[in-house]
Amino acid sequence: MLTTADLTETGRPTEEILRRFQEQGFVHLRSVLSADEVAGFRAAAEELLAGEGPEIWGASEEETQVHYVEAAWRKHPALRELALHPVVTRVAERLAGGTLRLYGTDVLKKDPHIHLPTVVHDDEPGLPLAGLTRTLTAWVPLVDVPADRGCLIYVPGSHRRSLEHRQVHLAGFQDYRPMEEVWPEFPFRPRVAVPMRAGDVVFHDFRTVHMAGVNTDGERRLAFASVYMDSDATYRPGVQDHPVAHLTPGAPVDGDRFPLIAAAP
Ligand SMILES: O=C(O)CCC(=O)C(=O)O
Repeated sequence: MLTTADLTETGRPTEEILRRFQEQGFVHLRSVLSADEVAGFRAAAEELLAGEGPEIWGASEEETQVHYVEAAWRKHPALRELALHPVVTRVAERLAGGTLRLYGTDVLKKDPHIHLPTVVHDDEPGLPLAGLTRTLTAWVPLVDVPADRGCLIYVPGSHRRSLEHRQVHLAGFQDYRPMEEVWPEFPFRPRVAVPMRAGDVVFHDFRTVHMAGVNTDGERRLAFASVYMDSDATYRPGVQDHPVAHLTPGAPVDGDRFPLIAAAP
């Protein structure tokens, strides 16, 4: 078992890590994956990108923030392994404080210079799900992501802002409102950039406000993100709901496509 200062010998987050996640809404764990693991996952992500012709996060190719391949865990066995990695999933469940299912996974690529910053957002309104209280994302860099390579930037404590300062659901993209309109205090809140080494993992709560900068570093930024949702979440029609649109509104989102993540004893 790989151990880091942030995890106990059984691969659980320390009390300090739990406290930090609860207070700040994100936590950066160092050296969770070995160099060999990262090399295998990176090769799989590159293979998928080359084979799939990635989709665009942004209004057009010229306004791309990130190129992504969705449902990556169902398209490559190595990425399935990463999405259900025993250490990552065990930490996710401990941070969440309850059982989780895998909702979705993306390979995320931000090219140097040409791609725009990733828009300021939290994940809640973009999830076509109801009944969420503990959903979180594990963002796993597959290359080093120093500060100038489009690293993630978080607003600590933003997951705790009141309901009136959150956009809880997007029935359609026409309802989208910029963060400073939803939460007028946002521009005055401190932000924390999280540069990371390949092998680290950052976890963020689904309500934590975050963004990513432009990649000015010259090297491609490549990452993998898994969204782990409340195990009893239900379908709520909304944006990007094609993975669940076959369900009746209110139906549980479960089954083989949304597996419970293993909580090893
Ligand atoms: O990779 C990025 O730039 C953004 C990723 C993100 O917002 C997320 O995984 O929630």
